[in-house]
Amino acid sequence: MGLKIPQPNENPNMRGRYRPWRVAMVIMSTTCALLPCRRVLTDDQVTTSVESTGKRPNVVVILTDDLGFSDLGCYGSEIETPHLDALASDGLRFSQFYNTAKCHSSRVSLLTGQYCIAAGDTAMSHAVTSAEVLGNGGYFTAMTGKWHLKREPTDFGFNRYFGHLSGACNFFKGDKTFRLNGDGWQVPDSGFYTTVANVDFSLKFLKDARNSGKPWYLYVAFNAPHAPLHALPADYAKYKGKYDEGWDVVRAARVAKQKNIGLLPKDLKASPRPEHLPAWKTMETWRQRYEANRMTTLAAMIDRVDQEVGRLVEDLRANGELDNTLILFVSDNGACPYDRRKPLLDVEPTNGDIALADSTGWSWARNSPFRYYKQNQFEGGIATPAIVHWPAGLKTASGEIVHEPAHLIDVLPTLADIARCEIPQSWSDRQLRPVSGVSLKPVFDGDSLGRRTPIHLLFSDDRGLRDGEWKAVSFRREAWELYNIAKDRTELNNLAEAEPERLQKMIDTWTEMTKTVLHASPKSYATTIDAKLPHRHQEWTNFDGGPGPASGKPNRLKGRRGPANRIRARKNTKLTIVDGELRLEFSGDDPGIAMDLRGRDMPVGPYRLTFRLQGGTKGGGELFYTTDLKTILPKGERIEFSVDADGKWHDIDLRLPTKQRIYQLRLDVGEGVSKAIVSGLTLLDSAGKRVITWAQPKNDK
Ligand SMILES: [Ca+2]
Repeated sequence: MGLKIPQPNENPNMRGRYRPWRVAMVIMSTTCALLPCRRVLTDDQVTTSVESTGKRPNVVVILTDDLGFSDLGCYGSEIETPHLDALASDGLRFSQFYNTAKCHSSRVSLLTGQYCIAAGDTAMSHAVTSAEVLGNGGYFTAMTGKWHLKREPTDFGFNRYFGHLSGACNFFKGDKTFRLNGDGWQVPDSGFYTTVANVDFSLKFLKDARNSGKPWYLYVAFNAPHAPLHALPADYAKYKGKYDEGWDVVRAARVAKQKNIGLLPKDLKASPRPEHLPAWKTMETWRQRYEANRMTTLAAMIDRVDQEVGRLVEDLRANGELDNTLILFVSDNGACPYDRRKPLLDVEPTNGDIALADSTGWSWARNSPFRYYKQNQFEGGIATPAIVHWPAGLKTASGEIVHEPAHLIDVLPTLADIARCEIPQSWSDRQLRPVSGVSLKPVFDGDSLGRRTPIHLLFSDDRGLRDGEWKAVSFRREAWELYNIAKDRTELNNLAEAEPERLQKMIDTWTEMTKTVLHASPKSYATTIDAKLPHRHQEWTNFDGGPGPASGKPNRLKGRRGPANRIRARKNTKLTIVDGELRLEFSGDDPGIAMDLRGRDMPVGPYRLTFRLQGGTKGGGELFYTTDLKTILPKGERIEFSVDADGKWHDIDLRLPTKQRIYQLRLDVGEGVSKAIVSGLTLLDSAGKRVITWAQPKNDK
């Protein structure tokens, strides 16, 4: 079969000074010696090499993290996002804008105009970034937020950077990867929240940019609403109680709104609730409360992103820059279904000590009306809201919705085009590859993009190819499926068997692009395996479980692993659990049980530990606990209590006066050879709410 991959030069609508085919040919044949090669561009080094006939626009690219397709008001949400909605109603938005379905690969593609593997993955060793391209062309460049790639933004052309190099961190406490312009930066002990800090520093950097007298490019990479789910108290309060109706109701409302606002065809069939999710009404009360709390927190985090975008936009308006600033807003992947923490009941995750995990069920609602999630190349994984605002540059009608496919690889060519910057032909210590994206300027001008090159989709074992109105897609290397996206955007009618030749041709194109455009290793295009329908993933919420472990993956905290509800029998102790009771047999000195809380999120103290006790040995019972990760039991705090050992049941109620969170507990109720039964062993928080019950019967709510 003769295989032909259309090249960008076949795009009849390409215009402007930036011509990717020419850049591509030169890049492939040049050496670094031809140009002065700069990696870090300081203000002084930047030279204005571009003659311009009009004033070049400023640029703001805003990237959110794990935001679902329907999470903004202007994409169907009930979450209040008035500032982003206003940008969309003044500007334009895309209904088929794609990311790569995962964090780091989307960042690489957004910055380089290339598919992630082609660009050299997180090292970006075969690419230049938009900061380098625009910086080289006379722009002041700055970034705030999540980097998640190798080295630092200041190594890739950003004149200013504030944020965290890590993929995720505590929203209130940050982590040790924070940097300010290349130096380590200590997160304050209080008054900090990353979403706000990103815009605080953005506004500072814009002052520097204005002082430089240059046009400027700002890249704001919010970590929200990525897990850990943490919300500011006022934002959380706004959404408390708003999600008690559950995901079936919210999703239906979002789909209806998407149709009403013209984002989706009126006759579109939304994907049904998948088999791995229960109907909301059928869930136990504790699960409903827990799930509603997760969505409350997510909504609050998204609302906060909108408020901070509003603060940024207001700053542009106040400085007379809003008219000629191109603002692009996108998300790096669909909502995340990975449920990686234990259910934490009746808490408010409004401080750095308590966090909730992502919810598979709410991710389904947040990716309305599509199937699947972050990492999958189905539309639920790769479809992002995409808003463009640029009053001086857009020739489209206000609020226009563009239905042509676009991709994050198009961002760099677009920015180079509108900023009238050449993409460098070579770069020191990097062997550049051609960009795969195309400029979106024709769309801004009200024309058709007319993309002829298929959009290649790949993350790990998840694959896809979007070619015109057709899409081939494989879930985790399982058998390819084929969908007509023009008629079936929600990928419900698999035409693989009906159109085997078309599918095979698309698989061949995908494979050829994987080899020749991405330069991927053979593992990336290994043969597919049989489908194990229905598609499942081990980290999706396990709804069969009680409030104990939620998924097969252990929780993690600072590198320590272990089941969160684990009870360990100490030496000379035999522990059996019968009907939720802890049956203890002591055979020697110093027996007891220990509970490990290191792997779960905990409220801070004080706490109470309550249980019923029968047996033990008369005298001093002991409770030990630690309030940091370094201390090993029995070091730490110690509380004594009396044990009657008279064969009767006794209620024990112990106060743990610490104001810190606790990490480990040890309970001793006997000495020497004896027996004891502990029932209803429960830790309560300062408000008297249950934090954890050990050995809880499965049906106990
Ligand atoms: Ca992400």
